[in-house]
Amino acid sequence: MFQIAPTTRVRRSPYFDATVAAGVTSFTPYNQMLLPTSYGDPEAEYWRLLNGVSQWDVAVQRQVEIRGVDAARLVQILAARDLSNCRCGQGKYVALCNHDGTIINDPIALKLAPDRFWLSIADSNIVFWARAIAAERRLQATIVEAEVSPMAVQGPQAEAVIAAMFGDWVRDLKYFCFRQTDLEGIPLLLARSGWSKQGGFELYLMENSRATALWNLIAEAGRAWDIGPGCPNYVERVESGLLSWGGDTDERTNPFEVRMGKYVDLQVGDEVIGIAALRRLHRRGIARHQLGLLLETETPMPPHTVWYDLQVARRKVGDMTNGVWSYRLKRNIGFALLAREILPGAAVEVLKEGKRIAASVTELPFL
Ligand code: THG
Repeated sequence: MFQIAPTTRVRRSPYFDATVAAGVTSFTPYNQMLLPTSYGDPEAEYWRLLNGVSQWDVAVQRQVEIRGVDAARLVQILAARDLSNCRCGQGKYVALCNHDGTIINDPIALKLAPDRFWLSIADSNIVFWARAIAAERRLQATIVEAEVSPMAVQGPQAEAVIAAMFGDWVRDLKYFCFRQTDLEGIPLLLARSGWSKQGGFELYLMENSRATALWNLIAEAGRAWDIGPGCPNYVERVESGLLSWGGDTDERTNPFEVRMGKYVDLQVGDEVIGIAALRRLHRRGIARHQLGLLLETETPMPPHTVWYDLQVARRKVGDMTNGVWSYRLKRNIGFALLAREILPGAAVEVLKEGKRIAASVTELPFL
């Protein structure tokens, strides 16, 4: 087996030592940083997320901080969603598009103050993009990757753990809303969010030197609920229909294709990047749409490293962009990016490593 060579270009999360101590067994690079992907027992990690509570190092969700007199204007220019009604302490899921309307990232935009925002980004370089746009538009904004490291606490018991540590006020926190607070003097921002549909919180640590201390405090407090280490869970997110930018999107994917149309506001100002293209795409209708696939195979499928062609009557109709064995549905499932005319109920074939696998098209999410 091969390894990822340790270099300064593959950054370690401040929780790295804690995750190693907790028994992490694999990582993937994300935003030039290592993201834990397993602690050795994927199925146990899945059921813990579904039935209990798990603790994730998601420091790879980097915060692109945008501050200054033109910060609000710049964030609105970058995001194809109306942010005029976004309050301080509120987050919103947004599509960042290029001038063609292609999604280049799908962050949560957090409004910390009228002149200070974080874009909690997926896996692409938005610091470069935001700086270039600010310079071209002659906007006054400082753009940096903040020294902030999110940890997620996810699962049906997450609220009990977080309330035990922070108090009952956390129970009233609305989805994607956050508050700046601390835990035994460790400064952090506590948000109700996280990349699962099992409920939970994210703790945005604001002092990286305290990462191990924070990790251990959560692990200790969660012991009564049998907390354990986990990761953004591939199986749960496919079942729940959560989008993975870069995994489920390509060089021409627009928000309407991947169920993000409800987060696009076509009436935002003309200065918003890609909005003219998005209006055109909306008017003319999209070429592809994202749906689910139920495969007619009995044995669990290993994770994809490439997209698989989808065919109907030997003609390509789209791509299968991910696939997993669903522990709840007890079959292989995945996402498809399909030609518009292929609708739920259709039968397609997956071309996988020289084999043809029958599959049926269904709506997302699966569960
Ligand atoms: N949390 C934080 N940062 C992140 C992620 C996160 N950065 C990277 C990545 N995840 C960004 N992408 C997403 C994708 C989906 C969601 C959040 C971030 C998500 N979607 C829900 C859905 O589609 O059903 C809810 C969206 C909504 O209701 O507005 O949660 O997870 N900090």
